Amino acid sequence: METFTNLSSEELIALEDRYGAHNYLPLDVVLSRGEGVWVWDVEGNRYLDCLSAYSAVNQGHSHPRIRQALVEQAARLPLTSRAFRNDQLGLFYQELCELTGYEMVLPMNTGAEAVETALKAARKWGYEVKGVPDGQAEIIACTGNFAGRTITVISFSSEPQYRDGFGPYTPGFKLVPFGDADALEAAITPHTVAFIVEPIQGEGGVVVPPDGYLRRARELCTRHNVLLIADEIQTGLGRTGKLFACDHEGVRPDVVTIGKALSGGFYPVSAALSSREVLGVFRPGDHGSTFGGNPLAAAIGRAALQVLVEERMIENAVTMGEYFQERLAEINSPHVREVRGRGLLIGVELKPEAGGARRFCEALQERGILAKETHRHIIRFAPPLVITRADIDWAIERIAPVLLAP
Ligand code: IF1
Repeated sequence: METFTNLSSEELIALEDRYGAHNYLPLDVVLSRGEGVWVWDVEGNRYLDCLSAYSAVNQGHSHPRIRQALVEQAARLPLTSRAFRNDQLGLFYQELCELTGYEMVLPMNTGAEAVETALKAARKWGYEVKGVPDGQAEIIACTGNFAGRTITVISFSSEPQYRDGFGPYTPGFKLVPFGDADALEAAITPHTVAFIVEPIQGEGGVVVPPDGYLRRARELCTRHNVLLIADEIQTGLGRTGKLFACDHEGVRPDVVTIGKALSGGFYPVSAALSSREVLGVFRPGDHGSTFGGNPLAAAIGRAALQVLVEERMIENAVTMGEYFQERLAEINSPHVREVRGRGLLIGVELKPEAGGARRFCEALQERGILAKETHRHIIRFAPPLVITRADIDWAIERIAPVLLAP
């Protein structure tokens, strides 16, 4: 079946608006092709992608080696269910554990499912290993978090829009301010089984915690026998210039959730990584998913990790992240309050009087840059980790006039 259409952007937008639920307000750009850091709309206009599908496309659009793995595996065996075994999953597990240093993996599909897996593991570990009375497990999270859209995950969201209208909520969660280790310490009780935290809050506005915060959280969790769960679904796999953002502080969480770039953007692939002590609480039939750990996901995941390491994308995120942040700061825009971030997870926070980031994203789109606003005043720049100095220079030439316009 030829998927290419000759409908115009306008016609395709009309179809989306007519038949699709309006749960997003996307920029009116209709993309039809992607390669590396570049995407093209149906009229053939080229854009530099500064969102990377929320960091799912760290390896660049349609990376040939990952695509090759997808095509080969799809032609051989896409899905078996976990009722049977397949020839990709064990290799995916081994390569993922050797790369990350964790003992065990539980494979899922979306980030939210990996987070739910981590929460279920923590609760069951709490009852069976820590000895918390059944049904009394408490999990601490941070205000400003984003970990997905399921009812349990939004039950610990502090964002009214993510919660409103979806109650009643899952009990057993407490919120503390992000970056405040004293508040975390005060919130821990003998029933606390886990603390879940993003090392950098992506949706929260690219919020980097104070130096030493993650180390303090690690110490507190160790001292109180609380599992430290790091949600690295957006910050992980090279985005911040390290394999995991926790590596910036030398912190090793008990559980890590990963997703997005685990497939290079080709397919929903996610996982919870941990020790035998924690993931060993799951017995056959406790937990699972139709597509979790399927051979196509595993083959794609293996290729996505290989290219990330072999093509030195993590190192590139360090050097290009520094360069991009430096060039953005040099613009010296009167609208900008702060340029911040780590590696290629960059947030440009605008002053409130700038009138919100959306209009800047629309102006950037006009000039061939695709970026996304977050929390009204912040423009997030998170291009694929394969970006070059020349690409950044090309981008800055177009970002500067937008940020310097009134
Ligand atoms: C949307 C945000 C980003 C995530 C972290 C888990 C998940 C995400 C740290 C869940 C997903 C996506 C979801 C997407 C937009 C995007 C997003 F704006 F919503 F918050 F990236 F910042 N942990 N983030 O960032 O993974 O289930 O989506 O695979 O829902 O609008 P998922």
